[in-house]
Amino acid sequence: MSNTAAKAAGRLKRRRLPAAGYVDGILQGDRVTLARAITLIESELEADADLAQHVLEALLPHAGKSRRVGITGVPGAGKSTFIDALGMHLITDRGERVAVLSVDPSSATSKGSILGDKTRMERLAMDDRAFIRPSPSGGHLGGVARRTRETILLCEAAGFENIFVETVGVGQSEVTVRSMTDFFLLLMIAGAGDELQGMKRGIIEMVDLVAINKADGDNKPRAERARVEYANALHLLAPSQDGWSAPVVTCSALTADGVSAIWDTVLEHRSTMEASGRFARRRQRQALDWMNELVLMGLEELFRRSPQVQQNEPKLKQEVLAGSISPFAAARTLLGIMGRKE
Ligand SMILES: Nc1nc2c(ncn2[C@@H]2O[C@H](COP(=O)(O)OP(=O)(O)O)[C@@H](O)[C@H]2O)c(=O)[nH]1
Ligand SMILES: [Mg+2]
Repeated sequence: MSNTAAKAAGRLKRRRLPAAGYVDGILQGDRVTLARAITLIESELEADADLAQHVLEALLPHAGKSRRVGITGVPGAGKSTFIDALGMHLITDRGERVAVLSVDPSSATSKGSILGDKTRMERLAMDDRAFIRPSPSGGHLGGVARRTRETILLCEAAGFENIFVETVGVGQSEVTVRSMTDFFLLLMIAGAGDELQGMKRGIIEMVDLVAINKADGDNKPRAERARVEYANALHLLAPSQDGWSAPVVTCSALTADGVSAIWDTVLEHRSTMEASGRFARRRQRQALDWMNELVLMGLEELFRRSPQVQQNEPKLKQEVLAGSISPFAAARTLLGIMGRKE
């Protein structure tokens, strides 16, 4: 392709559809339109914000029906391989569709891990009943989270019954993913350091199931020992909450051993939670979290865009650096002038 042709193709790719184009395409389950709509909501351009909002509002009534499952674990625990195995189980044995999203706030490494994930999810990547979307690289966690919530909404409107959100175990991202999913699964491996894997980092209180992965070949007895150990620890660290005590199981993402049993647990959890009304409450709480996040982000945007702030911030920063004004006073001044007309 000539340079000019390539540029024209690039422009065409970026060109926006009318709102109805996104909405209709997504409701028909068209994955190309879905991908384009996600690009639209990820856009940082102010000009795209209205259109994105319009598309989201139109699709909201069609969302909310999927099973949203968060999957966390240290890099190398086997999350992507596990999602590939579980996804294929859902596609072939249950005739369902699967969307996989990832939350990776560490921008520097995400390019590499996206590539890695695509090859780990070899079968899903080839299957048109699956949709894989890596998180946008860069941006702070708040931004990534907003887009992930909205991406979940779009995938649900496109008819995906199951949505997996893969997150690397870096602390804050787990809290975020937990706050947008119905079921939170921690994948561990035997002998990789409990602390590192989240056993004591407060993660354990958030999980609905712990799976010791790579329980295959020579590793099987070790995985089984780890299971017993973790089950005991979990009993002490995180007694049952919300009417559910997290089971500890072993599995092999490689051989798919134990994978369908884990899915049965996800379904059992869903019906238990639905029966007790906790499921609805969890989703309600998440809607409020979502609203609060949007308000905070909106405020930050107003702040950044305020001409008064832009004008005065550099000088105030200098003064804080020089110690001639306190951080409190500088912040108060900026907040005070932020909404002024001139
Ligand atoms: N033996 C064995 N290897 C596995 C299993 N699951 C994943 N792996 C391997 O572990 C490595 C990391 O897997 P990956 O899915 O990329 O982990 P992630 O970083 O958590 O997404 C890869 O080389 C996988 O082939 C398993 O159940 N058994
Ligand atoms: Mg991965």
